[in-house]
Amino acid sequence: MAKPNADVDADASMDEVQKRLMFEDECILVDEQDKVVGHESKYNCHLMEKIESENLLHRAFSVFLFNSKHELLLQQRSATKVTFPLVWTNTCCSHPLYRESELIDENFLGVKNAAQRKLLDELGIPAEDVPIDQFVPLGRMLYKAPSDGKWGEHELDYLLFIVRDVKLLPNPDEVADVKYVSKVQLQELIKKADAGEDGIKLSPWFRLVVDNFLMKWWDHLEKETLAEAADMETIHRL
Ligand code: DMA
Ligand code: MN
Repeated sequence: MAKPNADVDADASMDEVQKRLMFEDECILVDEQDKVVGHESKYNCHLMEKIESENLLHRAFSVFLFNSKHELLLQQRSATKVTFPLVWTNTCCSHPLYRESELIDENFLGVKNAAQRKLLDELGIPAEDVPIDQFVPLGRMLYKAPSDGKWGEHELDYLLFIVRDVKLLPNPDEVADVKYVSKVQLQELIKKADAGEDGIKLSPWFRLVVDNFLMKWWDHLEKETLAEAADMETIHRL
């Protein structure tokens, strides 16, 4: 059967850079225990219809980068992102790819390598500013979130903290805006998003982390007891 016209139109209007990544990036498929079960294009992994009919779940990561004043770097996604355009979210999110360097389980090296790759690609942060051994994995969460009618997320997401003062050169294909926020400033932003003020929207996964983990982990960061907060055994189903 031919694709419905709406789908053809949606693909035709997709930004060229984002379209290329949709077909080039090969995501890692996992089961609900985070065991690798295969691989699939980024395109297929984010089609709600495929997610539902084939129960596709893929591995992802979310980086929370803080400066030495313990302010959190946020990004606003570019208008051309296929999923969740223009929403405010944590520093950087993406997927470890189905390639040797990003499949390494030992010490969570695969997701850390992917995080370093995307911090450069999205925010222009040089690799030497975010050394692999400085990423602190704190937890894993499993969630599903529709973006619009056609697209969405169903991910097993590794949550990584890193504290570094970095050079920034945001890539306009990926990022519309950036800002560092204190805890109080983040709470004000959340209030605005809840009230629908200034058109501010937050990504669903950032909201889940804020509501379940972020403030507690931020306290640990300030007290320099972050190691105590890590739990890489549990997979939180949110
Ligand atoms: C996907 O992020 C990962 C999470 C945790 C939502 P993304 O849509 O920004 O991925 P990419 O940057 O690869 O498009
Ligand atoms: Mn995803």
